[in-house]
Amino acid sequence: MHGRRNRTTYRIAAVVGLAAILTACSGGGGGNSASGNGDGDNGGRNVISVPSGGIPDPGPADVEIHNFRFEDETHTISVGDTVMWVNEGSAPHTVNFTADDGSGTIRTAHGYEREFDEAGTYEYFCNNHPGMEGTIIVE
Ligand SMILES: [Cu+2]
Repeated sequence: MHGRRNRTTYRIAAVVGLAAILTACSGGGGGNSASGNGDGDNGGRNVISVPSGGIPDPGPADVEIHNFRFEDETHTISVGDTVMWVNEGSAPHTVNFTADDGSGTIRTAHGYEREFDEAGTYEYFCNNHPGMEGTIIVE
């Protein structure tokens, strides 16, 4: 399962500001947005939509989610960087740093981004699939 998880306080300053930038999902489509589903615990987090049919170019995904894995499992960034996870698999996943601090459901062809402004090692996991784990190293 999750084993013992370092409870180093993840004081990630509000990511909330980014939400404003991300409100517009590329129009058209008519598909349902994922927002508002689930337990409504998602306020202020950044689950965004990318076009169905895939990611237009690999640039935006820092960590790809497919085959029930995070790739790369360990991803190293610099202080102040933003990491973008993109779900390229068929199942819904989450990116959770604690049980109640995470992305909420990330559906297929959706992404989640989070800014890291303190150096440290941040372990995360998928709430839906025990054993799906990853690490962000902020240098
Ligand atoms: Cu998962």
